[in-house]
Amino acid sequence: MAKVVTCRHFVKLKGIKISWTRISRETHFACQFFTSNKTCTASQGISFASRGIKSRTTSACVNPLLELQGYVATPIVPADKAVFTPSQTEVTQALKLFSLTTGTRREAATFVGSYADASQLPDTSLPEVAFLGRSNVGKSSLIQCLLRAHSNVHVSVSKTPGHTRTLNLYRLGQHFTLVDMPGYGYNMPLNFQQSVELYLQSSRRLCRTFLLLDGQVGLTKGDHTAIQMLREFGVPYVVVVTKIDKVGRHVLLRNLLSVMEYCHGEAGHTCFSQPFLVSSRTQDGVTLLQTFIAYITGCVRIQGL
Ligand SMILES: Nc1nc2c(ncn2[C@@H]2O[C@H](COP(=O)(O)OP(=O)(O)O)[C@@H](O)[C@H]2O)c(=O)[nH]1
Ligand SMILES: [Mg+2]
Repeated sequence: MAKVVTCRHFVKLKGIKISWTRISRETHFACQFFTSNKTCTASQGISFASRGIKSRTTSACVNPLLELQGYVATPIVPADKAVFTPSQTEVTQALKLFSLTTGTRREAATFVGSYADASQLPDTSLPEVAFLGRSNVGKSSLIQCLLRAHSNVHVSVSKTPGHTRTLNLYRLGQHFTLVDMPGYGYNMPLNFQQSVELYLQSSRRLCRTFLLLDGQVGLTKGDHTAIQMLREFGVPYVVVVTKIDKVGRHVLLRNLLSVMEYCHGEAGHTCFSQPFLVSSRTQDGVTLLQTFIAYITGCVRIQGL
């Protein structure tokens, strides 16, 4: 298990509304802490923290993961893997896809439909990105946040777990489709196998599955089963940690490290090396995720990847 470094000042960061200037200051502070901390390997601490600074100052959008990296000696993303760091031009290009409200009809976001059975899905050639996770983890809220510029599209969000009982498809222009799925765990729908499992196993257009995990709750039994299922099906997935506005940095870090350890623990896993941290409420991390979606669906090219 990775060693989590905590300090008095660490708690002060909790709940701070992030802005560019403040982030630089926080990162700088984290570096100073690292270099003076005798319990972690100094060279490791310095290199991770300085890598965080470099990525953040050259990147066009904030990555909450890099803020957390400043507090732990073990790399959250494996040391030999590059962190997804798009340039300003690449982010702008990606955001154009998501922000077109008055664009042509071709570019508008539309609700395609709800399907209780994956075999009933319409046949299209667009790439699909699926959102998987336990009930109430924030799947629908995240899709709503990603498509927030398209006020014509309404994504149903609820406080009651098990609200989404069908595969709900949202298409963004002629670019890609986002697939909101029923959740597992409490109030799991009876058609879970016929909807979610069948979809994950059979969709030829599915280019990536986002596995949403609650930043405050951490891994649940249901998440373990879902990860085993993704491994078994050979489905490539990306961890997305949700509700980061609700949780203290130390709890978030602890949960994130155990998630990464579990997901990357076995040989032959299908988990992407980098987790994404988001809040649908404050929109932290959402721009980076939008750029990543544009990248994996082939809408934007990212240099060096
Ligand atoms: N504080 C906070 N609450 C969230 C966030 N995302 C979702 N929620 C709340 O969590 C509850 C469940 O969200 P929902 O999107 O319906 O979850 P789903 O069942 O996974 O689709 C709702 O009450 C949301 O308002 C977030 O980023 N921050
Ligand atoms: Mg939902």
